[in-house]
Amino acid sequence: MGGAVAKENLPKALIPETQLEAKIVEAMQYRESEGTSLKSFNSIVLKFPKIDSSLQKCKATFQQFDEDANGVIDREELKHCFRELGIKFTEEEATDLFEACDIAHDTGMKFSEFIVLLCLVYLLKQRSTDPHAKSRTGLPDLEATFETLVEAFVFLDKNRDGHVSRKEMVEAINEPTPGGHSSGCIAMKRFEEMDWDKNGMVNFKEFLFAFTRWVGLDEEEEDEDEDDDEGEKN
Ligand SMILES: [Ca+2]
Ligand SMILES: [Ca+2]
Ligand SMILES: [Ca+2]
Repeated sequence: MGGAVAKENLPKALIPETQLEAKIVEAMQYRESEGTSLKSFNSIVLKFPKIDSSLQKCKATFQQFDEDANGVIDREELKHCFRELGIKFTEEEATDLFEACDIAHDTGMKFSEFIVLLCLVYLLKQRSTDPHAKSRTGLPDLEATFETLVEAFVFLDKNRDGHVSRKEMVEAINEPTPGGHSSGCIAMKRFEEMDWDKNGMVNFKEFLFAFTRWVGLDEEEEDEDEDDDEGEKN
């Protein structure tokens, strides 16, 4: 062997399937070059409840863009949503994003899928050199949460190649914890849950979907009116 083009030497998992995926990996690598302030996996886990409540608040936004109130956002509604939020994507990019996040294919986007999409938009827009693109998604409140999710991924992806490998996952979770018991098994389980297409690597999209499942974003309805008031914001 030898002498092959670099790309052919890459594990299959690392060859992005779509242009969009390539862009996401590129944007993630760019972001990873800036590092993360997270110090341990535990510090990520501790942020889960806060992330969860912030995302739940986004439900109103979702309902606002679900114009026909059928519980999913279709392509046309997404277009309006992007326009409203000032998210500038070409028709093609918007279609790619929609297809990447519409897991059930063509039924439209559920709430969790919508969140994943917005977070991907957030990541992609970070590369924007446009100084006016300050608020990248038009949802400034959510950006801190998206940033935390990006940081969590950066923390896990030790070698900064835009993918979390099994080894990286185990390493991250196995870092010493006060209790001292090995969490290797948990790490493996988590990894299996995240690696949806079972290609041995977790990309940012898979990570986000796993996250929305962990915090139970789609387990809605039931106690909807428990909407505990937090008084005034600010
Ligand atoms: Ca709809
Ligand atoms: Ca990696
Ligand atoms: Ca995978």
